[in-house]
Amino acid sequence: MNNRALYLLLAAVIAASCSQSPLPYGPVPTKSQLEWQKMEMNLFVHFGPNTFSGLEWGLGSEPESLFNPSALDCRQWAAIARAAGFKGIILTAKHHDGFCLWPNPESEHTVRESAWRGGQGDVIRELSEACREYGLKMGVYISPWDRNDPSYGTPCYNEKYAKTLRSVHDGRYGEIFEQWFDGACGEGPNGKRQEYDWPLFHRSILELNPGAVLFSDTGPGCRWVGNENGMAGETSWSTLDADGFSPGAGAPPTESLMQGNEDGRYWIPAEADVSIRPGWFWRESENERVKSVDELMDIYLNSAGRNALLLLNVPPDTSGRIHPVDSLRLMEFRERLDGVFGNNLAEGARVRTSSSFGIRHRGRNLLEKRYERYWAAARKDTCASFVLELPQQRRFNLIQLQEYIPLGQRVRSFVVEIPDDEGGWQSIAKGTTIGYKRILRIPEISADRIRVRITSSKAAPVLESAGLYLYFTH
Ligand code: FUL
Repeated sequence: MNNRALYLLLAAVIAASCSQSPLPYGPVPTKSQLEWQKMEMNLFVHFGPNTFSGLEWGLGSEPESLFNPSALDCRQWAAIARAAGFKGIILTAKHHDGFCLWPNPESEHTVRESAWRGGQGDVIRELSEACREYGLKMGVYISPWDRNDPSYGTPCYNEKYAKTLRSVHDGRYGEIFEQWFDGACGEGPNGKRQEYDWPLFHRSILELNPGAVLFSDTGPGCRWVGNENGMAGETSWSTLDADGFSPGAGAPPTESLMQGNEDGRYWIPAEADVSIRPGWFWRESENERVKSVDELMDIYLNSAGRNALLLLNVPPDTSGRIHPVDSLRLMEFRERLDGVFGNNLAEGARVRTSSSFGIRHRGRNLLEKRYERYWAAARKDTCASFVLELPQQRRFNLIQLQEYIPLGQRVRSFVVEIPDDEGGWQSIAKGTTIGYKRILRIPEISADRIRVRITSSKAAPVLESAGLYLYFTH
């Protein structure tokens, strides 16, 4: 073989090894689910007649005139959301009382029947424009349970509800990234019972808006995390066995909602909803009870830090603006997040790995910012490990890991180690799942080397990033 042939052969071998990537394992997210997961934090906005009555669950008999915000300003919501680092806003366009914040042609209990803006107002419209202006996505909560609609409890209601969904998802408000199907139904034993036609509801949206992520206790786009404290399970799979379950009374057990199912058939990641106040709706009496930055940080670490998306509710007041106490808190929360996560103490480290899947997926990618650059271990190295050799001793108490989820969620458990005095390693923390993002809290330590050892994985691990941070409380 002459030199030229040898050179060509070598080039071909390198090109082949560069173009190869690991194959996906198990269920994987759709494009919309991946984009959704990357949003990490969204704002929830509970607003409607309850804002004015002080009730959490309106009765449905409230007069339309009750809804009359004096200075509604969706641009203020969007500006605050954007400044605080939220990527989208989900509005309760219809809560259980049935009142529609848009002129729903299917209902006579809407903003159109109210005195607000002379009956010409449309909160979804104003929010969609504000979101567009501030580069945010908009989602809607349209409660299936309806205490106002006279047809609730009959098959007719399903048709009406499907049309209601269509009237929002048909493109007139631009892109809607998520539809929230609440599972609640407080009808007592003698109350009306509605057999929901879920396939019809899903179809009605997806035909018009195929990219929408549908939230409910069983997905199919994302699932309720099983509590309203913003708390995902320490073990948190994005896969769920949804078959045989339905939203509401037929929901999967709380443990499954919080933790997912390890070998679940469908990719249905968790969304953790929680309110910044004790209630979901604004109340004057709760102005002093807005969660502290420390509490919000705990929530962040227990939701976004446990492979869930955080949906934080910040309800506007009767003027239709977010109250200064809440907006100030959000800015402080952002400041704290930036203070902690703005400085990856692993930066500048040399990365050594037990193996890698070709040079394209080498360990250095763990510290690369682009999501598409990830480290993949060699195919059979399911117990792979990597070492970060830091430029000097560094103090940290948070370890952040991310899997490259387009290839599935794989890791079942891992340990984190630092050098011991005898030239070996000592364990400082253990974790189970990783998923899109896992942040492990450990007692503060100082080290110049850290090893992450995957102890069990369904397939060779594929990790997107690694980070070390120092979290401080005040
Ligand atoms: C629950 C509802 O009943 C609450 O009012 C609130 O909307 C919360 C987010 O979901 O199921």
